[in-house]
Amino acid sequence: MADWDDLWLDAHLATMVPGGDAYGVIANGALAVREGRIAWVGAHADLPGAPHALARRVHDARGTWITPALIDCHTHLVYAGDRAAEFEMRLEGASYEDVARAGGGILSTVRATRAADEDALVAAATPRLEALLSEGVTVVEIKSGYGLDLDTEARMLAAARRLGRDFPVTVVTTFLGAHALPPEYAGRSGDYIAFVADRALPEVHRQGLADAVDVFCERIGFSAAETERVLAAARALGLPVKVHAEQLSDQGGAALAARYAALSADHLEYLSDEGARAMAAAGTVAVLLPGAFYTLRETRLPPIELLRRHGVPIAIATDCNPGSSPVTSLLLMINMACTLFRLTPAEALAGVTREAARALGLGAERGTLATGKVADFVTWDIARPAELAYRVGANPRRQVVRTGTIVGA
Ligand code: DI6
Ligand code: FE
Repeated sequence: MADWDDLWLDAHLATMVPGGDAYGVIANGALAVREGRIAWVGAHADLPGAPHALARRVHDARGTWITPALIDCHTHLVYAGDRAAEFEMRLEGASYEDVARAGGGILSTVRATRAADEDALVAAATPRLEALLSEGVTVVEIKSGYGLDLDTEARMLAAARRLGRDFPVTVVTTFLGAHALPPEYAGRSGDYIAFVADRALPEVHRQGLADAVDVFCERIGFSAAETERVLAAARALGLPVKVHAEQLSDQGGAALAARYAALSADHLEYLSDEGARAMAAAGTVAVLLPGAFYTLRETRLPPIELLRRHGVPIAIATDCNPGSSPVTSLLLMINMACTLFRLTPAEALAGVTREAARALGLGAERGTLATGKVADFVTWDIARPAELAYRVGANPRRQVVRTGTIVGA
């Protein structure tokens, strides 16, 4: 009696389930799927019967490794234009903050994004999304934040939702209205924050466009007090929050995020001991973004030892955006998390699977190969899981399975 839809055999499994070795390895494993969810995971030898009697379809994974599908939990994937000229300016000596203060930076992308309709935004984002998907990503978080007016913020989020319908990917949207001060509010950041908290946020929420809310808490973004105003408004609407915190300076954004039970605090190069403690107590995930660290040639490392010591969960993401991280490879971020931040390959892989799921509030549903979870997984042509971190610019992905169905091969 075939109870399972699909059964995958002859694979080694890096389940990423905590408790065993760092990868949760099951050598010579088997993985069964029923109605889009994982129905059974274990050693082939422990299968409760003959494969063809157990499942309608049996797949030979040919000795590859299977991991949970990858999750990119922090991107600004939807935007128009590019910032190659700013890259050249920075190569000539200007800093990221100099460029922002001169009206370039985020605001130049705001101008291009305001001028783009929804079709143009979807078209511009498509190759970036396809690049991520080609590496076995099945969940992507996408933020607004290049509109800074109600229409454009809503249009960005609608474009993100459309990508989730048009491609084999689960898109989680985040409203980042408090990303930068738009020119029409110059010198009136209090008024802009009031607009974001009291007008724009309730409206995008009413339209069902935002799954979470984020704020750029920084000298060139918004103060801790302004950040708190937006977090409070989000919480009043029942929306989860996250914060771009301690990227360029210590503003206390991580501790503030923790006070609002944030899903994550992201960047964190300047995180203090107090911030790390607060995050640990609140269960707030540290999302590290090595692409931004690399692109901006930062020298201050996020305090990895501190995060480990306090037991703060660590996720890794691309931060895909036109300014500080023009990155569309999550595998490269795994490599950089190890090379630049000294994470272990297992920590980095957990960072784009189990902990990335947790950073999106999806930890119960995704991120590990465990019975009951959504059957999103990847088969890789590798001899050991550390190869995913070790190679630079390689893509050993073989098959991508989403809710039990092969979507990429
Ligand atoms: N931090 C970042 O790294 C991005 N946004 C943010 O708040 C950069 C966005 C950009 O430069 O366009
Ligand atoms: Fe970001």
